[in-house]
Amino acid sequence: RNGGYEGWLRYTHIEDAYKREAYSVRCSQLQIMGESPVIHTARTELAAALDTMLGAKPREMNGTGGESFGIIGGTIDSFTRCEARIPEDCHLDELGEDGYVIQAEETGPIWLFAASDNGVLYAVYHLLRLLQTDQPIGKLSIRETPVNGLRMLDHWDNMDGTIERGYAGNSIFFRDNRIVADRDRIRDYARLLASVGINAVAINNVNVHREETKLITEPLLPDVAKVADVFGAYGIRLYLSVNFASPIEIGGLDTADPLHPDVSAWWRAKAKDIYRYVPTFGGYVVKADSEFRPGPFTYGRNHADGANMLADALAPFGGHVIWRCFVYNCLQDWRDRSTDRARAAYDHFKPLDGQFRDNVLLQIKNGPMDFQVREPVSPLFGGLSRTNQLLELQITQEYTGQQRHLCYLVPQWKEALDFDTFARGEGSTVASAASGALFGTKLGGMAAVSNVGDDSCWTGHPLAQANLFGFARLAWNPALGAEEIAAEWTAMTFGADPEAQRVITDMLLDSLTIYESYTAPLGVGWMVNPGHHYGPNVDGYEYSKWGTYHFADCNGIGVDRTVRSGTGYTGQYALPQYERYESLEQCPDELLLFFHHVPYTHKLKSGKTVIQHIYDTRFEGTERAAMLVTRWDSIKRSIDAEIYRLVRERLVQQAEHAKEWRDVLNTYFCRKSGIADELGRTIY
Ligand code: GCW
Repeated sequence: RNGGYEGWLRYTHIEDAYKREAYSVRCSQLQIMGESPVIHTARTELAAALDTMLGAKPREMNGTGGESFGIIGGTIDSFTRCEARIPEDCHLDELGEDGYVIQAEETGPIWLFAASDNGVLYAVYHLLRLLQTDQPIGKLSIRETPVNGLRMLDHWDNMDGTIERGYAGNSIFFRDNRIVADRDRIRDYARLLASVGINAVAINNVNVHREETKLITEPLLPDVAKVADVFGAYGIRLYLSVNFASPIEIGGLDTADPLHPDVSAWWRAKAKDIYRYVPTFGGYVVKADSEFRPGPFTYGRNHADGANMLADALAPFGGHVIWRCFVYNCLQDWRDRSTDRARAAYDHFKPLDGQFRDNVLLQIKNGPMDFQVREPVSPLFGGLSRTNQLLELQITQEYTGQQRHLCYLVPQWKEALDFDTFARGEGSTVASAASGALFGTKLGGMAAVSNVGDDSCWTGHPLAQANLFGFARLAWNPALGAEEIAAEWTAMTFGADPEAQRVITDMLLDSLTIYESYTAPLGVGWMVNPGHHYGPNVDGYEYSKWGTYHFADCNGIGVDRTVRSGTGYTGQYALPQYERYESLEQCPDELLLFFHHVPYTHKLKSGKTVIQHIYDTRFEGTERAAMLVTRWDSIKRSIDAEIYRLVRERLVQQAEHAKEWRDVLNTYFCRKSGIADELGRTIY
């Protein structure tokens, strides 16, 4: 397999003899203590990687610290057990569950210490990353603890093998309504994920249809267990999305009412079955009362009733309920100006704050709508102070170019993570609310919808791997920078050529603004073709039963979400964010149409009118998209031929489709507004 299959774990042979020698001196023998599957993974991964990078298999040693070189790693327990020497000044006491220390003097062994087996594995990958990115390993004093307890990937995979919003082929988990028998590819995926610290996956779609409902039944659980074991060896716990109406659909009951004793008894028995087969099972992901999925509302119950009932059933086994907050009325009548989809999650869940069990996490999308290119942050962050939370991001590029357009999403996620909710005064970031640090909630973390499929490079667009990598790195540490992550990924994936590294990193960093500038303007969102969501269609959803999104007419555009004259959504934010969004003067340009309805002649802070901004950015964005092809071509020599071709093909398509976006939007707004482009460019 080639063309990007190895992702960022390429472990290419280090050509520079001097460098290779320097690494070899330190890394030619190793000892990773312990026996668990995760430790076994750490040991074999380290040995195999060193073998390919350095050209010689490292020796297994059996030392206790008297050695003058080599890599010695293990949990603190295993060091204590074999009475090995732990260097002082390592402060291993506060490492936390998955943290680790890498310690080395100029001479002597490289030490890897961790509190858990997972930590040992992460330390191994960290050390290998240093070698892959050409860094010195002389004196090392590295200490890492993940900021988020849960670092999770969600898959929207169906058992027939299709993937909802998947742009990279079919499922790697399911085919023909069965779990795949050949699990090699799952193992390779688990390896990629573990290398960047992911510790949880949900393998099936949150829209749990008929076949998928049966995943928690006995005929399928043995196969679920096999997949769980594959992930388990990489320190990753498996979760399943479940159908809230399971008691009816597979349990023979005539109700799924969460307060009905038969229903809770059914779920308790179900939990027992599952844990009998899958002792490491992580728990359930639940999409309830959302987009026609069943839920507690059917029985006049609320979402705490629903989540808590499931949580009680899983609690004896240490399982979690991950309950999604994506609950809204998806059939909004455009005449109804008081209903606002953006308000929905907060309106449903804020009143329930504090009522959820401590093994429930509410999973909240970054924005109040649905993974648009530009949205404000969901006010549930900061709004909920007594409930475990999980920030949900979308790696799969549903609204951001479907892996045909280049769109490096880390800058968007960084903005969300760094957003100050002011819930506890300045510095109350979304990152700290999600991790649990802000309010001292017990569980927390980040989840994202994965962008992989059985495509040869996993992600369709080879450069879309940067988003998978980037999400995981941020879930480990939200303080990392977008550029830092891009540069790291590029170096690991494309090797040593500094010119190629610079060009690719810059392309990644520019890509979100490029994409934003030819698609829906100023934070208004959508304007895509209904159903598949690819390509421009200004009124596709506006004039349909699915609601209303931009209210564009001949006079103006945007949604008035102010307290003063609109839907009142701005009132869900704490001060000063509330004031900032409420006021037309203060509202940042890039979100103007999300919060306000304005005439096309409204002047932005940039000095341009809204209409001229629309024209200018669409023309510029299209030109910049075309330039991506030229930039990519400039580094052709340093790129693997297959990857070069795959990326180029997509960049050319992107440049074409950008023109379509430009023309469809410009034409629409020119004719609607009757205002010409100041520069007289071609608008049809
Ligand atoms: O963005 C929307 C998608 C649906 C998805 C839903 C959700 C899985 O268009 O395909 O369903 O969000 O997040 O539940």
